[in-house]
This record gives sequence, structure tokens and C-alpha cells, in this order.
Amino acid sequence: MSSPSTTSPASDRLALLAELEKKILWLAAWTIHNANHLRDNAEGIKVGGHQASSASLATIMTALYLDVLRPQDRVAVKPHASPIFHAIQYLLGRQTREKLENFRGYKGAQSYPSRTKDIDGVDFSTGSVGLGVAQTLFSSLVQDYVRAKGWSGEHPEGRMIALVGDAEMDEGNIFEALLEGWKHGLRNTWWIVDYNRQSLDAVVREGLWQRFEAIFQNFGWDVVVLKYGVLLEAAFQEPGGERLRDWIDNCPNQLYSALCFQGGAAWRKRLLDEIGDQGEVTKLVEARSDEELAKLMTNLAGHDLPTLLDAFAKAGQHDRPTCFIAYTIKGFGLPLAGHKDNHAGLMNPTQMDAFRTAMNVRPGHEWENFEGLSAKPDRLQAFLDAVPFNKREKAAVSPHIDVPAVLPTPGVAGKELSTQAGFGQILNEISREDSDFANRIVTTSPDVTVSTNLGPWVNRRGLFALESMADTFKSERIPSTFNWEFSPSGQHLELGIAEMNLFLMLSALGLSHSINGERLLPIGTLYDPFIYRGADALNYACYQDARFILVATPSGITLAPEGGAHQSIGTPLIGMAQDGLAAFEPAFVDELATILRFGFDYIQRNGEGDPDERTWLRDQTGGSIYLRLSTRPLEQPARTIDDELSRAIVDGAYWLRKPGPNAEVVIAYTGAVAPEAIEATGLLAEDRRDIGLLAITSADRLNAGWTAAGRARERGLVHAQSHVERLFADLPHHCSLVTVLDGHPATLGWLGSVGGHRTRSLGVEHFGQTGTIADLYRHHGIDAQAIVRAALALAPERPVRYLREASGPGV
Ligand SMILES: Cc1ncc(C[n+]2csc(CCOP(=O)(O)OP(=O)(O)O)c2C)c(N)n1
Ligand SMILES: [Mg+2]
Repeated sequence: MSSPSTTSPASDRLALLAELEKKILWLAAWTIHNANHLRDNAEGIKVGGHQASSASLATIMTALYLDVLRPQDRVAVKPHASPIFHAIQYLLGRQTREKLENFRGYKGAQSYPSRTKDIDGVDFSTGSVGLGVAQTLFSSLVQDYVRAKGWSGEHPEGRMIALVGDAEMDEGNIFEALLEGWKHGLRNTWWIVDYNRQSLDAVVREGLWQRFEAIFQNFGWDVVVLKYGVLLEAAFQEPGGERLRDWIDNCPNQLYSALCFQGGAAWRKRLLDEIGDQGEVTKLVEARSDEELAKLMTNLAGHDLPTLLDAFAKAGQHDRPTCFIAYTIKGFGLPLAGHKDNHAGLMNPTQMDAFRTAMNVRPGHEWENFEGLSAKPDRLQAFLDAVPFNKREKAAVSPHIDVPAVLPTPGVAGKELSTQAGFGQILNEISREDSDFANRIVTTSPDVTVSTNLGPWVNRRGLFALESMADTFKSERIPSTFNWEFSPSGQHLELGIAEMNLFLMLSALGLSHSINGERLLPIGTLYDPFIYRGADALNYACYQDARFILVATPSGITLAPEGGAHQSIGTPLIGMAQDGLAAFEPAFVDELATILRFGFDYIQRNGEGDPDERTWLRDQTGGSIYLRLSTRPLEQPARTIDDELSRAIVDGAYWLRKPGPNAEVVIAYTGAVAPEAIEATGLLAEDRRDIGLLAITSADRLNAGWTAAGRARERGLVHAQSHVERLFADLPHHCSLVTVLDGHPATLGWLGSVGGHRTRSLGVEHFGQTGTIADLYRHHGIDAQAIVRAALALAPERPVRYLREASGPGV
């Protein structure tokens, strides 16, 4: 156990810690009560309580933050323990009274700990249960990765700790992560299960802890069951104590919870009814007042500082992953304790008054750090000042990694190539370089490394593992395209098929600059439709402001013969709607290289949120990148991408054929349907005047800029104009738009509203068909003929001579 430098004896320290635990419980309950009180008065809205849920972790968190944690340790706090977390940070001088008074309010302390919205040093955001837990595991793997590269300098190794609700353990992603941790030799990870035997709705199943124990042991973890505190252990040594222990061990969870709620008299009655013997047991019970009996019976290890400190100190002597199953009581120390309906529970004013009296807090002194405590304020303050965790400093900003001015694509022009193949080639080119840029790239993929074209990169850069492992096929001289060698210098993290793990790994890699002080340039690949499988973890990664490049390929119906199970329709809309993620869908490899280059820089940015005056995008803040790629080979243009074109590609669109002043039709396309859009433009050009062809590389960025510019104008910046508005500025009013992509038509449907142009949006709305690309494009109406038909319907004045009769079933 690491101890602050005060020389007080252990019992003195314990007494101070116990006092501070009381204060933390009070501050958390008061924060919630106070916020609720405000809402009731001001707006009549009740806010959720969660006083009980947070109270069950009060002792464990006191032990951790005020004693066990070192500055380099990182913690994911169970969402509803947020008030306890904020209360501790407040005591440590890291949280303001103003934010606490505004708990759950506008710009106040957050209901669930938030890296991005809270000011008090949240390590990992939580809220969607299960994700923060797994995040600690992946962060530990990333710490090992960074250290294996020798980048950690003098930074001491940290421990990654999750405070886990027992019902939270129902989330499957936790078990997916366990498996991955086992494969990668997980170290330095503690998961502390708050075993209060209650979920949101109810009391959990009997004997759950034994299942947990077996699972964790199977995956190579140490398991420490923390059941009884020192008072109970001492009572078990008294005559009759063994029978008391047996009774507790056999007591159903529901009954234990109910008795905790009812208190001392109920404990006495029940114990005497069930094991009262007019002898030793009766004496053991009768020797205690109601209050003492309640204190004894609720003295579970999760509320017993000496037991907790001892267990943490022992586990602190090794780096094996450890799961603590700590028995607790939901609502411990509050009148809500144990009641099965207490999840969102909130003490009523009478209960709160009683609690205030019990805590010796005078009205008007609720926020004072040491109000009502018996130890002297200067001793308490000296204790807090010496807390090891409080030596933590703000992480230094890790330096920007220079990105080459251009990512070369040699020999691509004129070839038939897909964006997916182009991606493989670009990374292959980078892999030849020995530069800081190339060395900081780290790739990862859930068992689709080869099929997403990361193979050449991995061949050159190798797979990462703490211990080297040769490729047996290579050593046996069996020819193989892929060199599958593991070593600490490898730069690819191979994952099993679980996509949740991919996103959590990206989240951990993408926070390395903040957690480890060492920046990585993470790239993750997966099949586009399986974004849905990990969408919550993707959202979580973005919410935490992790920085990565997601390469999703193949996408759409363009992988035609593979059929409906692998087709993605709605992902472009995810790309547009996901905050923190800039989505791109290039058609050509030179566009992809331009976007990737931008992406490597963009994921490192951390500037102010002021919009760019050209695009109205908040590009200085940076974010993550999503590239929706395709396996469809397209003939690659032979052209030079000058600065202007490069900028337009990044901004989201450029004219492949600029419309003339009397344009009747504009075709706007995204991605792999470029040949159809180009062909349709050719077919229409002879019979429609001044036709334009717009290549859209990012519907997301075009849309975001347009929305932001509109908002700016409404606020008085009358000249604000976004990229898409500038592109459409000269289009005559009567011009019609046809939009088309291999994805949901709503992705581009909004384009007509930019300048008030009549619009028909083509795309894919149904999945399930197999066939050739030609079959499926015809079937879904995104082939050249369908584009021509749509244009004709919008601008019907004259027939188009190249239009054929519609054929095939259509949809
Ligand atoms: C993914 C997800 N589903 C549902 C919820 C709603 N929810 C919040 S806490 C909770 C139950 C938590 O029980 P437990 O983990 O045992 O914590 P306790 O309340 O006992 O402290 C649920 C269902 C959520 N936050 N996240
Ligand atoms: Mg619980």
C-alpha cells in the first residue's frame, strides 16, 4: 500500500479515512439532493437520484482515491457513482462548488463521468454500461504496446481499474474483451465488482459471484472475493459466530437486502427466529443494541476500509489482472439502503434532514469540506494534501506527428483499381518509409486484416505481441502471401471477430496521447455492414474524443455476389450523424490518398471550436475519420491533384464537369457509382443543356458546413457561405438535381434544399439480392439508365435519345 507521507499510525489514518468517507457520502448525497431541489423549484422537473447506486461504491472509492491510487493509475467509474467521484475530486480541490451546485444542469457536473464534459479529470467516460469496463482492458494493452516501443520514457506503468456494477456484468462486450485480454497477455488491470446484488429493476440471482469467479479464473485472472468486514470476522470468532456465518452465507439476496433496509430491530427478530438458541447465538445477538447489530450485519467487505486496503495492497504487489468481487449494499449509509426499488432513489426532505443531523452538518454549511467531522480541519487538510493520487498533473500535450505533404500512389493512373485496393497500396507505400510518421501508425482489425487489404502493410511491419512468435509456414518454407510474425516491434494488433472490441481498441489507441502521453495514429479496418455490431462502442469512442481512422470496406451492394448479409445501406447516414466522426466516401484512389493525408493530420488536431470561414466546419477541433470504401475496380483518372482540388476533395465535393450557365440537370454522386454517373452525364449531355456532374467525397462535411453556415447567417453573419452553397451559387433556379450513391438515398436527398432545386435521390433501400453489379444496380435503380430516367422525369421537355425502356424487375 502506498501511503501519504504523514507519519500518523495506521489506526489514525484509518480513522481519518473513515471520517472522509462520511464526508464523501454526504457531499454526493447533498449534490444530488440539491440539484433535485433546484429543479423542483425552477422548472418542476424531477431529476434521477441514484443516491443509492453511488453510495454502494463510497467506501471502495474512498480507499482507492485517498490511499491506493498513484497518479499514473486510470479509473473507469461506474456511471451512477458519478456523484461520489465528483465529491472526491471536490475534496481534493479538483472540482468546483459551482459545478456541483449545477449537477446535471447546463454545463454542470455530469450525471455520468465524462472525459469531455467534466473538468475534474475523468479518465474514461462511462454511461453505456459495459463499455468503460472493457475500455480499461484495452487501455492496458495499449500501454503495453507503447512501452514495448520504448516511448514511455520515465513514465511509470499505470494500473487500469474499472469499478463495475454487478448487473453491468450482463453486458456481453465485457466477456468479448476478456477473451481478447487473455490472448494478448493482459497485465495491470483491476476490475472491482460492486457486488450489491441489485440491478436497476431488481435483486440479482443467487450465487452469481461463483459464476464470475469461474469465468475470470478461466481467463487467467486472480479472483479476490471480499465478503466480510473486520466486525463480522471478529463476531465469527465469538461463541455462536460460526452459526451466524452459516446463516449469512445461506441468506437469500432478496432477504439480505430487505433486512438492510429495515434495520437493527428486523435483523434481531429474524436472527433470533431462525438461529436463536437461548445460548451462544442468542447471546451474540443480544449483546448488541439495534444500532450495533445493524452495523455488524451490514459490515460487508466492500464497506470495510481495513479489509479493502489490505486486499488492494496485496494485489498491488504483482501485475496479474485481478477481479475483486466486493460485497456491498446499495444505498449503504442512507435510509434507502437495500430497498429493491432504490435505483433512482432519492431521499425525501425529511430523510435528508435526518441524514444531515446524523452527519452533524449545519444548514448553510453543506459544502464545507470538514463540516461535522471530528478530526481537526488542519489534520484532514494535511491528509488530503498528501494523497498520492493528488500529485497527478495535467497530461502534457503530446507533440504533433508530421504528416508527409502528399501520400504517393505510384502507377495508379489509368489502372482499374478499387478504393479498397488503393488503400492497401497507399499503406504499403507508407510501410517502406522509416519515419516517425510511419512508426506511429498502428493498425488493427477484427479478423479481416487480409480481406480489407492490410496484408502488404502487415507483411512489412509485422504483428504486435509482447513475446515474439515466428510464422511457422514461413519457417517450414511453405509458400504463403502473408508473413504472420509477431514481435514487440510489430505495428498491427490482430483482434478476434468481435467488432465491439475493434471500436474499444480504437478508442484506447486513439486516447494514447492523453492516457500514455504518446500519440499513435490508429487505423482500424472492418466490413462496412458490421459497423452496426459495434455502433455503441463507436459512439462511445467518439464521445470520449478518441482519435482514429476507421476504414470500412467493402460497403454497399457493390460486393454484389456476396449478398444481403454483407450489404450495408444505412452506414452513410451513421457517418453523417455520428458526432466526432468525419465521414468520406471517395470514388478514386487519388481522392482517397488526399483524404487519408488530411485524416492523419485531422486526428491530431485539438484547437478551438471556431468554424473555418471557407467551409463553416469546425476543422481546428479535429476528430476521427470514417472512410467508406469499395471493392469495385474503377478506371483511375490520370490527373494531378492541385491545391484547389485537394481542398475541395477534403471539403466534400468538386465539379467533375462544371455546369454551364443554363444548366438543366446536375448529377451528384458519391463513391463507387461514379461510372454510372459519368455514363448518364454522357447520355444526357446531347439533349440537355449545360449538364453538370458533381463528385461528392463527403456528404457529411458538405451537410455539416451548410447547416453551420445557415446558423451563422441567422445569427447575423450575412456573408457566411458553405462549400456546397458556393458550388451551387451559379446554378439557375430551374436546374434539377439527380443524386445517386450505393447507400441510402437520404444521404444526398437534402442537396435540393441548398439552393431550392427540384431533386430526385437514387440509392438503395432494400437488401438481400445477390447478382452481378450490373444486375443489382439495375434492380435498385442506380444504373446509368435509372439516372437518365430520373433526370428526364424532372426535366421532361424533350426526350433523351439514349434512354432505353426500363427493364428488369426493379424494386
Ligand atoms: C447499455 C446500457 N443499458 C442500460 C442502461 C440503464 N442502466 C443504468 S444502470 C443499470 C443497472 C445497473 O445495475 P448495476 O450495474 O448492478 O449497478 P447498481 O445500480 O447496482 O449500482 C441500467 C440497466 C445503461 N446505462 N446502459
Ligand atoms: Mg448492482
